[in-house]
Amino acid sequence: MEDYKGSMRMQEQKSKNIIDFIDIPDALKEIAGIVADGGRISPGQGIMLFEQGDLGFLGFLADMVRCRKSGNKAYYIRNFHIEPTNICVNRCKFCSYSHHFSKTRWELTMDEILDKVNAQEKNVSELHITGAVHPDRDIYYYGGLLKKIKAARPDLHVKAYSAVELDYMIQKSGMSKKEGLVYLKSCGLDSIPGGGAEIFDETIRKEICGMKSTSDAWLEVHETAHQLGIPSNATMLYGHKEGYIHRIDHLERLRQLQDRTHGFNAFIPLKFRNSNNEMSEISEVSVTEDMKMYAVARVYLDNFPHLKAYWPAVGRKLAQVSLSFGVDDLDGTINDSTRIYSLAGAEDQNPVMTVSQMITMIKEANRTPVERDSFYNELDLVEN
Ligand code: V47
Ligand code: SF4
Repeated sequence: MEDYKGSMRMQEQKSKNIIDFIDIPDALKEIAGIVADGGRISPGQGIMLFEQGDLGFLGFLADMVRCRKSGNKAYYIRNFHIEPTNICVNRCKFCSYSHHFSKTRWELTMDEILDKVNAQEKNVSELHITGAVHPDRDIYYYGGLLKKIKAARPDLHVKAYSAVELDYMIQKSGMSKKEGLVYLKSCGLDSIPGGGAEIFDETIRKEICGMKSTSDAWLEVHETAHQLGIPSNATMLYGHKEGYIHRIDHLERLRQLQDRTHGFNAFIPLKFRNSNNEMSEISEVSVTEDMKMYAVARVYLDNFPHLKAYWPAVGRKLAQVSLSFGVDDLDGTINDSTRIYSLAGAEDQNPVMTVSQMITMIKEANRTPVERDSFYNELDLVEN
């Protein structure tokens, strides 16, 4: 470990020297110095990176941070999703999934959900449950569901219910956020996914998803969860009506919360996809913009252990390239179990990735593939 740290220090010193030879404004050189020293950049410097940093420079900075945190490792997990329903009390304009836009209504029964759980191979280690905010289902239904899943597969890590789903079911029960989360934890809730964050800026949030839980409520659910020992992820929906200032504001709110709790595992930038929703007139952003987003997030969120590219949302090719822009986690095998992104126009209409495909993808990017569990513990390599 000392050797590794020593070589990192040498690499950082070399990085500083290399920067001296690049023809960029002094203000960007100053940012490079801060990043090389393991320091923290300010909101103004974050905006400057978006506005003035070219892609090679941003990739270089993000790679320094990624390498310091994860060495050469790139993680993946054997997982699957369950989306219990698409019937939703909200009406987010970017959503292609809820019954409002897709015009079909469906809700899985408890037995249908359990059949999906029982159909999974034993080496699948994580279940991600998220869906719409159903008006008639309550916290006891979702707690009961967790209990049944745990009874069927006690070894499965259940990462369930976005902060927006949780906020709704907890409010409806009359419990406080703490009481609701304590109850769900006792039923088997292991961690919380990062969905529902969208964009924290209140004006844009109101425009694109005004009915949804507020930004403060989202942050409060995660803060309370962390205090109870329930880890979580964070997301940001980008590439719609927001500007760089809103992206940095979002990252800043997350960075401050993480300073207090250290409960976030990964940050996941979610690219707005424009098919089949009420924001289809907005063009999707370029790949350059995507890579900038990953790189700046990696640099800005110096206290987040991992940066994830969720490949069913961005496509395999973009996910692979993102490994050179700060990403150290490609999420999972998915097993064709999610529709949120296929409905919004993602490349993979039936997302499934075998472990060997995942390994090949990572090796082609010159990284070392590591299968992880939900806490980023390393598992022994088994290719099938
Ligand atoms: O909150 C919905 C997003 C999220 C669109 O925590 C869209 O490991 C782009 O949060 N274009 C749900 N994005 C998915 C999510 C997630 C996914 C994978 C892993 C994890 C994790 C979390 O999907 C929603 C919303 O931000 N979304 N529609 C769209 N048209
Ligand atoms: Fe409902 Fe989620 Fe779609 Fe918003 S994004 S309408 S909360 S399913």
